[in-house]
Amino acid sequence: MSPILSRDEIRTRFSRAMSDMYRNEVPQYGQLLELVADINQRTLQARPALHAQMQAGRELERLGVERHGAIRVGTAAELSMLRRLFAVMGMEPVGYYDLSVAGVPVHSTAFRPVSEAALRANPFRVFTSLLRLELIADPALQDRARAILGARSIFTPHVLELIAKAESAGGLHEAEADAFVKEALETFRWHCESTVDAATYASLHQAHRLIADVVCFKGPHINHLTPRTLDIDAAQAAMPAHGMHAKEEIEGPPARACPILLRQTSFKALEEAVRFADQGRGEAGSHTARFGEIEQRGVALTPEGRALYDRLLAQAREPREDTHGRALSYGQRLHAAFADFPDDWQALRRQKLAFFRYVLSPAGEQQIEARSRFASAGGLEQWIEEGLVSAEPITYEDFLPVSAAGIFQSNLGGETHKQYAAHAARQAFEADLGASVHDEMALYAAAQQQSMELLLSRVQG
Ligand code: OOG
Ligand code: NI
Repeated sequence: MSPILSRDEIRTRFSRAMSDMYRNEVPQYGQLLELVADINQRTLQARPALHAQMQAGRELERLGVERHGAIRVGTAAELSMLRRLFAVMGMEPVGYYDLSVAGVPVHSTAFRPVSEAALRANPFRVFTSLLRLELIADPALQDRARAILGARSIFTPHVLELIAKAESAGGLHEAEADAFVKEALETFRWHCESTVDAATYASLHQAHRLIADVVCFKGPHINHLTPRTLDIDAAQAAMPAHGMHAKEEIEGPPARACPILLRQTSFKALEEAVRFADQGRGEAGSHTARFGEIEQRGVALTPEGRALYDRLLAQAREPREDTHGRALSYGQRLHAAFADFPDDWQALRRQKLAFFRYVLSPAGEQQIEARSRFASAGGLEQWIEEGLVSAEPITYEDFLPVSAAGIFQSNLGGETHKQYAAHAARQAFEADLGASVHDEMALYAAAQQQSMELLLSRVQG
């Protein structure tokens, strides 16, 4: 029998199959990919320093295949089975996001690879939200939704067998892996037939549009698939000419010389024809679920850097006037607030605001090969200054709750946002998931620490 296929390879095949399926379902996604590929190529040509940085960090290879998607599920059983499904592809739950604070009745995690090697191979991520039915005010409607969800099965019988096989055998062989990709894809496919009648859809939609999206369909259709751009401002500016109407504001930090965390923008959900269970052939209703999104990723921030980011973002979101009493736009406030966030790599590093990977530079390698040890006086800072060691920014691989809420909302139409009492329920989420989520800060800190240990072992020979 053929050997067991690596989880990285299964993930790469799955991510490609998902991208092909989504391109067929949503042709605008294909146009978006072309636009982003074109902008990335031009950006790399125009900015040799960025090109060199990405090459050194070995990120150039992954750029063209890098995607994240998003799905929303309705029950604990669905969520925990998804955890097992993603594990077959080496994707583990990282982070907890409470979106109820932003008027969206879900909480979420991101399934993604966690080791550096796996991230380098293919960083495919899926932002996965669990509907919080307990936040539906009407108890009868809550029960109805629960019953509908309880009656569906979002996985094919064969994929369930293959998940169990991967768990017991420690992986899948080539042919099994191909079958797994094909069967797993079924869970994420769009279904234009609703499982409920039009009146049920309407009452769930009335409670919250998102509830209808999760409850009324056969499965958790992938609702967007996001490529990574190196210049989100250029991409945003180019979108209208390609017939995509981007949301007004880019979520996340403002444009900077040294990108931090994550900036995202999306274009509106498509309105799609849907046939409800009580409709005959030819009759149709509609539903909006699927949209397009692009993102630009920057350096991961330390807890101190993240606290500063959260504080400045909150400040930017407060209405403010200039000295003449004129209201400042959100963009102006964002720009003003982030003047307080250092914008050069050295300051970010020395003030411990961001995570870096320390590696020997070519000059450092040469010096070691010549068997001359580094002078230990001065240590790391001096080696960096002498060009023997380089500090590479570690890319942020996760999401941002305020941004995610903004993306959700821009696609929920202009309806007034419902308010839910803020209550993160991480423990309940982890109980439903059947596992605890990784702490993303611990992952970045470990990557930085490991690079340091490796460096010291080489230097001290
Ligand atoms: C997920 C929205 C959040 C992101 O990139 O922050 C998201 C959803 O709409 O299901 O995708
Ligand atoms: Ni997204």
